[in-house]
Amino acid sequence: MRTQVAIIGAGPAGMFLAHLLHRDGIDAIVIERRDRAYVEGRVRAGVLEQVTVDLMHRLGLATRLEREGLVHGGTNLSLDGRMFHIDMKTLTGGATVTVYGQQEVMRDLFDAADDRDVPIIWNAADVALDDLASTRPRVTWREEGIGRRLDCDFVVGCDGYHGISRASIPADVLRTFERVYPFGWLGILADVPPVEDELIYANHERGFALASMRSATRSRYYVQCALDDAVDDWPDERFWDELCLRLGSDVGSRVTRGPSFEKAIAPLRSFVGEPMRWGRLFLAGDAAHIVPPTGAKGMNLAVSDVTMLGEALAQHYQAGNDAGIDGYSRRALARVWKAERFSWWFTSVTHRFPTMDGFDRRIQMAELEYIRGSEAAQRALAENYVGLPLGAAR
Ligand code: RFL
Ligand code: PHB
Repeated sequence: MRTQVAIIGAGPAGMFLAHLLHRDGIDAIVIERRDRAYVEGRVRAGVLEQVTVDLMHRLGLATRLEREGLVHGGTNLSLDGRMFHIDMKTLTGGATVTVYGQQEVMRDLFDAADDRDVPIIWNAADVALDDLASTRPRVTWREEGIGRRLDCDFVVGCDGYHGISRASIPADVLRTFERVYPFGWLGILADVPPVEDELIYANHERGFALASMRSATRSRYYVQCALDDAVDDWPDERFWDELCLRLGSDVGSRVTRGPSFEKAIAPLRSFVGEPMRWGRLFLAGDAAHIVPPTGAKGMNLAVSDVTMLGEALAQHYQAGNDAGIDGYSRRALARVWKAERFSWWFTSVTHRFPTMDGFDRRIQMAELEYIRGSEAAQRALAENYVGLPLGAAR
């Protein structure tokens, strides 16, 4: 088989890129290790930046998003139970975010791929990349035990943090930067109305909590937990008690409790691999970088990467101009590092670190009090949270 662009992984990065290339008349095939139900079933991101919402509109993928997405002009912070509001829309001159689950985004991407005949190969085992430094790279895999081969012009690694693409960059070329946080997030979904209209990021003496949602009748809540905690350590009653305590008596007393139907623990990590291009291989999304979920940036960064890469590949095929593909890594990393900084900072000021002493705690409290009282500090938070501009191509 032959195509122009081979895309490894059918997560948000891979599928948005597939639609972008399809729109521009560039041949691409997506090769995914799992099946559709698995990729669509993963409960992950919930907050879309304006850049992501705009792209869904441009690609004709926004019918359900328009109907079901919850547009938020602000967010709430809480310090030891005292909540305050940040009016992001006013502070940024009109920007908003939209609450719409990654599961819904994936469903829209896959349904449209079926309608538009965007090819996806599911259940591809033992995917391997070869000859990436040549002009004729090659992808091989096994399908139901049978060996397959795809020749192409470019390979895009959209295969997440644990994928094989990043590992194809020689060790003396790839530089990695990492922080692993000494805690995790325990997240639940429950069919109960959310406690507030907008999200609450809560810093409490006992640890971080987040009140989020999926709809007017479905809540998504998280509490910071220990890295060695297991889901079984957290029966629903313990979860609700701890959440309400961390949100404070005022908000906590308004939380509607109910049985959870999803409960999982995720570790937190900051990670960047540089460069995001080697030979004919490009990396995009979690394959190149990870952020802790506090800033709600992971999926949005995957989208901004592939927006830049889609432009660059269109320039290559339509105008024979390689400036975009040559500048991709530098342009993408400039935005990635700003999102890394924001996600690291927001995690640092809202979580309880095991090594924290009284001084660290007072500094954290002072920082949140400063944000509460300073329009300038609120604006800095707001412009990062709604998403920074993509940045110039050159
Ligand atoms: P993905 O989603 O991991 O998809 C990669 C795909 O590649 C496949 N794959 C392979 N395919 C072929 N061959 C191989 N060898 C392969 N190895 C892997 C995988 O099966 C998979 O289908 O990466 P992508 O596309 O870069 O997308 C990244 C986002 O999914 C991720 O950043 C977000 O979910 C992060 N995230 C959030 N992002 C936001 O923008 N806003 C949020 O509010 C937000 N909240 C979150 C989050 C992530 C969380 N967890 C569980 C990590 C909340 C949580 C709790
Ligand atoms: C979510 O709703 O899952 C969510 C919201 C905001 C975050 C992270 C996750 O920062």
